[in-house]
Amino acid sequence: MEKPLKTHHRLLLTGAAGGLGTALRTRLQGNCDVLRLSDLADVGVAQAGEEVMLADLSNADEVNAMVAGCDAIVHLGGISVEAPFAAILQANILGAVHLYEAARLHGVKRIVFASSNHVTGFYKQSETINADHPARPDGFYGLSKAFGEDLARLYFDRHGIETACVRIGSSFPEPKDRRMLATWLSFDDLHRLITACLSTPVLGHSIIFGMSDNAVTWWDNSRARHVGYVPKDTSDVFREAVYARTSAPDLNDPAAIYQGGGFVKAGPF
Ligand code: NAI
Ligand code: 15L
Repeated sequence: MEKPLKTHHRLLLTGAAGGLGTALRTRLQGNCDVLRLSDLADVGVAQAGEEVMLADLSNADEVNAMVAGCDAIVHLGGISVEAPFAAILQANILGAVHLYEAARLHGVKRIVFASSNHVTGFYKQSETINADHPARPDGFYGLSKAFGEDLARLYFDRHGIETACVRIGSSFPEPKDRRMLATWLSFDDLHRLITACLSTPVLGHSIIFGMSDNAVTWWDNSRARHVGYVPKDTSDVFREAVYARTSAPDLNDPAAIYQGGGFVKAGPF
């Protein structure tokens, strides 16, 4: 693991019990003196350099206490797939509002927000888009991430809170299917990206696609050069194995037409 630049004293990691939270827990230790871990679910016992403060994002008081004393936030917490709107509303929409209000009240000036490629899931896999393309969410989940990005812009314009809206592609140990050859983000590159977002001198309100250096890509990160993210991993090393274990997609299937894959037809509506 590379030694990251230590930029903050106390860094809050929400969603610490989840897949990415678990992957980042040890990696982010070098970015700060104290890593505050939070989730709805149990995150286990605090190790050296860690502290634990559980909170439900839908509860404003708990979020307020969770944010107090932190210098920056990596916000991963929330529902991470398509789900009924009532649940998304609580965790992702109200949760984000509570987080930004708490950040304002406690003077937190920089946030890395785990947005998603599902903000733009209804662009075609034959298109290349950048941060200036309008949102085309592919479900309530993607819509909640689009809301989070706009909320972040509001808090930047009114209160100067800088946010990196990282539209994460597919961050797993390996790409699981052919689509993920385009969307894959390794855990180490995710950490490199977050480190870049935390340490770049001027972040502003930035939208950046969270992907590794994949040969096939639908996303152009040229609008986010100021963040200084340089991926070092690539899905290309998995290409042969992925092709061997998967069959060719039906090109009439919306999941193969649109960037959001199966999310474009998932969910309760
Ligand atoms: P995950 O579902 O494994 O983790 C999310 C965590 O948030 C869970 O531990 C859950 O307990 C917590 N959580 C849910 N509702 C909560 C609430 N009301 N209060 C407090 N905590 C709550 O998801 P994963 O894969 O770790 O993703 C992390 C973030 O990154 C999510 O925001 C997700 O939307 C985003 N993302 C992840 C991608 C991926 O490929 N893993 C792709 C795009 C975005
Ligand atoms: C996401 O936003 C999800 O959180 C994750 O579970 C993956 O499915 C990913 O997008 C994806 O598009 O592959």
